Amino acid sequence: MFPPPATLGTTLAIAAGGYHTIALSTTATVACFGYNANGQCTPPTNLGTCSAVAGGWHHSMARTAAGEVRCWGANASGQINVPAALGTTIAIAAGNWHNAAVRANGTVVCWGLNDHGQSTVPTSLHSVTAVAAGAYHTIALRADGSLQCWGSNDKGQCYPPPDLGAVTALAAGTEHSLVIATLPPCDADFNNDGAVDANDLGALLGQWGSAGTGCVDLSGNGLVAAEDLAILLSAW
Ligand SMILES: [Ca+2]
Ligand SMILES: [Ca+2]
Repeated sequence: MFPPPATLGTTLAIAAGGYHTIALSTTATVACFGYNANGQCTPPTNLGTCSAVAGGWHHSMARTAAGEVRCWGANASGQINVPAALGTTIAIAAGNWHNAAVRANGTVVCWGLNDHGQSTVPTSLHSVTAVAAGAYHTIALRADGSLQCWGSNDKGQCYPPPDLGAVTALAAGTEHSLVIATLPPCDADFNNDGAVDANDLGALLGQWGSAGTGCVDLSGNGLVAAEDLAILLSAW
């Protein structure tokens, strides 16, 4: 066990790598604890104040308050070789053995392992506000809430649910992805066949008196009841 350093204080953000943890304190300094065989917990001494941290498998990443990206730790795949022309960034993500950074102009740069195309950014990608990176895939969130994913999809990690609403946050595990999304608005056509009819009525009545799952609680008051039936019938 590697407990957090007693001097850590209050933290703004944390990130976990393979066997280490990086914390960003409220004083904008970076603390790192855990496995350090690759120097992943030895931040550069001149790091200065930071605004974000990220953890790779055996490497670490920080974005300074000025938007500069710094990396340290294992470098077997070139994952700590920050591209010289990267410039100012607005978001970062550390994959297991690669990294992604969003430039101030909304484009994405990746470096490090590229054995599954995880570091080959689609050329048409723009308007990106956030990124996440797994072992073999990378995901970008655009300003309009849509996603773009590249690299390996062998576990479906690049295949978000087709009915996903606008995404507001994203993260990636080694071979999976997760997002926070706004669900699309509910309507009375529960089975999405283009008609509000007996099929939809049956679905609503089947959950009568319950909290409801899916969209049958059309009024959103936590109970499937007469007001929901009235909404459905008005759309019949
Ligand atoms: Ca229907
Ligand atoms: Ca209701």
